Amino acid sequence: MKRRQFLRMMTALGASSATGMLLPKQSVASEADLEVVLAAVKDRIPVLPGQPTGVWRYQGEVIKGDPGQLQNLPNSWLGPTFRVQKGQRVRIRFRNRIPQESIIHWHGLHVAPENDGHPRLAVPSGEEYVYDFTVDNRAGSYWYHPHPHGLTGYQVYGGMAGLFLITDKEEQGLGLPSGAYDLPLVIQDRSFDAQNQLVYVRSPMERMNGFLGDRIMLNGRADRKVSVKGGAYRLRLLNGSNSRICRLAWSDGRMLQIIGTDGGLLERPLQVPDIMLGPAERVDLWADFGDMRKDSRVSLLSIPFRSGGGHRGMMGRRSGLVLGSRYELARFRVVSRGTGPSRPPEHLARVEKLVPKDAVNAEHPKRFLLEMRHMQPTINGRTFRMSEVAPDEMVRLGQTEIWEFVNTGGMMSMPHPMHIHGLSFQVLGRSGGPGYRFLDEGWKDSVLVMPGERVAVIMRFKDHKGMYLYHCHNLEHEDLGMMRNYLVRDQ
Ligand SMILES: [Cu+2]
Repeated sequence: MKRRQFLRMMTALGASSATGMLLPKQSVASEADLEVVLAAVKDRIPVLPGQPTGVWRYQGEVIKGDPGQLQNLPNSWLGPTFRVQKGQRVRIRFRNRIPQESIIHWHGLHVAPENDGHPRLAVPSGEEYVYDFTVDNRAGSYWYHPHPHGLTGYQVYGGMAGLFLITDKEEQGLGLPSGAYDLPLVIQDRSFDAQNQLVYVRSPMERMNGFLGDRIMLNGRADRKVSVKGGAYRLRLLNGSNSRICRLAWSDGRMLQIIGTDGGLLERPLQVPDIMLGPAERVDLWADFGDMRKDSRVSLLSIPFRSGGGHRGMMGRRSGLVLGSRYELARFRVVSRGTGPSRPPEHLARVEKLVPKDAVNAEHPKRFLLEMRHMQPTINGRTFRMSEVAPDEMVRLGQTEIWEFVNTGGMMSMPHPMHIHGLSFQVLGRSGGPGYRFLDEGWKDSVLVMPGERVAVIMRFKDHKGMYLYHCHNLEHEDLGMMRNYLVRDQ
């Protein structure tokens, strides 16, 4: 055996023992339905007129299975879009070719801890991490992004993110708009310097508030124009911004027809004039362009709202796009004659309802205070320690619990989009906030908690034991340590 081979083998063995997986470095007979090499690379892509923009992004290649399950987005920094079927086994070989440690989190997926992308699993530049899991979530719009501690905001901002779309038999039976009529829309904000290069956090204040870019990008591109045919579309929106919150509404005043949220389809379509969409939240809209004339236009906007506390006064003042002001997210132009109006199915999907009486702590929900302490965002006064778990962060396999996120409010308070790894939860209710419409329906994995607001969620810890994360998905807050472990233990 040559020395290089030996070293490589030792690395593979080391990685295996660390993750508890015993995978051969080269899988001769992979049992996966889909096997993908997903590399994080430095790249330069055309974003604005003139010089190309330096980005860090994911590049993917199918090495086993249907190549059509991985869709690349040309001239975008976004990683390839996965399209997988519930029940498929996927193996993903993450190759880290950026000059920082990294690891991928499959946002919203119900996977074992070794597949969840905890920062303790981050691999150095030049190394590989192998994920191997069976897709267990219901149909929905999930996504993936890096999760190394202290570097997540920087890497996501640089371009590292992509969609992971799951379908299942129930969804397929509905005949929802598909193919070109199933349109993902990833909303992110970015700032550029005079040389077209990305500008990130410039001051401690910007880090503490969360970074806001001065322009909205759509699907990893500067062009927000979308050409649509005169029919019904399924628009899958992801707020992939580091900290920006949007309040979605149509420019012509029509209602938003919400058919799905983070964890897939609702039971029934929901009609609302507007909805708040925090970082990491997803919403699936039924968009009907069927009664519009050729060449007519309509836009998805973010409309005004107040984010409260210190956030409102400070955030966005330096950026050209003040948080809570009115601006355009996407502009649709109808390029062919309409096929007439259409409506989503009245019944979409079965949603099992979790109820408080199933929770072991229904009388005493766990309370998590979200608080700024001396410029430091904290959860119950704590910040992230790589393998620390407090007594109130331990739960039992198979049990159902209620957690309450309490944004303490006050002068310095800010919105905190809270995300729990490894599962989907349901929102039981909220109180004390500004009273906007929030995305609280269906299965969720991220929920916006506004200043002064208290949000109760219910969840079941099933199938997997081990350590997961819960944290603020304002990525600057997360990197500052507004993140904690929770541990699922034996019954
Ligand atoms: Cu936060």
